Amino acid sequence: MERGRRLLPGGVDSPVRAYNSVGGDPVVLATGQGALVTDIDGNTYIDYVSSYGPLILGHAHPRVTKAISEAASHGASFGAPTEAELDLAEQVIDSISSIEMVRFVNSGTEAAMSALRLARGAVDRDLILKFEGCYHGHADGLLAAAGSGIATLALPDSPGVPAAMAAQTLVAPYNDLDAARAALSAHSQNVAAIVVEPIAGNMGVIPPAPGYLAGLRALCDEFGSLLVFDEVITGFRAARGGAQQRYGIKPDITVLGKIIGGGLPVGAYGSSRKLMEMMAPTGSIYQAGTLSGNPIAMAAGKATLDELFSTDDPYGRLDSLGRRLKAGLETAAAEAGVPLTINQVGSTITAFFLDAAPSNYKEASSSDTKAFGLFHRAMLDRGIHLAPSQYEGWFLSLAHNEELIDRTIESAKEALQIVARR
Ligand code: KE4
Repeated sequence: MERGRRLLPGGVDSPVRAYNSVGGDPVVLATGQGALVTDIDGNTYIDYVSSYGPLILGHAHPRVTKAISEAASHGASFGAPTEAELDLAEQVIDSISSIEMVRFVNSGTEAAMSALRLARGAVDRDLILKFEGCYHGHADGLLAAAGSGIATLALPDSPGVPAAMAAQTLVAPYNDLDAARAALSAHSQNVAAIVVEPIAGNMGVIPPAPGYLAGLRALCDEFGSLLVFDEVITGFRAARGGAQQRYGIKPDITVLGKIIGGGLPVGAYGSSRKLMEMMAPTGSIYQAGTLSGNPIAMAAGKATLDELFSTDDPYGRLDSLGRRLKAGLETAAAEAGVPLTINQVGSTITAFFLDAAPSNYKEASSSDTKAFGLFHRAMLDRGIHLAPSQYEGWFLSLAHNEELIDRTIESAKEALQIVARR
């Protein structure tokens, strides 16, 4: 890390990895195999970071590694059409019924940014409504913090984001339909889209309240705005057809990433043919990328989805592992007398150091992050690799199993006793 901090800001290529919110030095990883990762000192951990979501099969799945090696032997990149991108496109389109056509890019950020440009171009409006605690990548307009009032245009949430850019974004609390309506009513003919994580994963895991997603769908229809589901985390994780299938709500545009790249850099956005053909070169809305549809990344994504689709009831298995972990953590917290609330949706979990389940960012952000920091380090010392933030999920994979979950729960019992004694 000393070497890293000389070469990269904070020694990392993405801020959360620096452990600032939990303290101490990050572990520097060297290899992953299934549900396990090993650091450069040879310590092995049960992994719940899972690269923040892409590795639904676990690390270095032989089918994915083979596909990557084979693709690489034919060349890394062409800047030309290939069949690899068509194979993955067909899998995405066949799985997500709201998508008739798709465009691949290189990250979730790029996919969300492009999806919102499509929305703005399609309905010729400027404003976007997003929700506090939802994250859609780091494009300028999406790094916007809630303004003073719900209907007030947002403020930059980072230096370097011009106020004019942030002001194109409205921010309302998640799981609050009245607030969403108020924002749309205040700018009724100028909101191009509502963008939402259908299951929030960036303020910790927070499921949509009953009727919430249907309410957003109805608001978009009433005000002529487009509904954009950011399924970068939930795509192929919440269900084969994503959260939109799990909750039965049809967005206008879907943003994807993580799992569809199998660990390699891939993002995508998809919609109806009518909307997608508004993108260059068939339409005039511009978006491009040197490495978009990279054949090695496409091969990794295709192999991941092929394996996922050929697994018997993968989502049932992931949900049962998630429930086992949730129950075990609740027992461990009760034994230690530590207030802990577990939100679990399928294979994603967050243990909030709170005594009631949060339904929005304001509630989630009252978590005891000091307790979380202690817990995180104590789990790391016991061979459990968790994301170094109270506001990230634990990601389960098909490489996790009951034995590893039970070992995690045993470690949590000890870690929570340490938290209780602080
Ligand atoms: P990327 O640009 O990081 O590939 O994707 C951005 C993004 C978009 N939408 C959602 C719902 C996301 O969760 C993300 C990225 N997720 C974070 C962690 N929750 C990535 C981890 C990091 O920033 O290092």
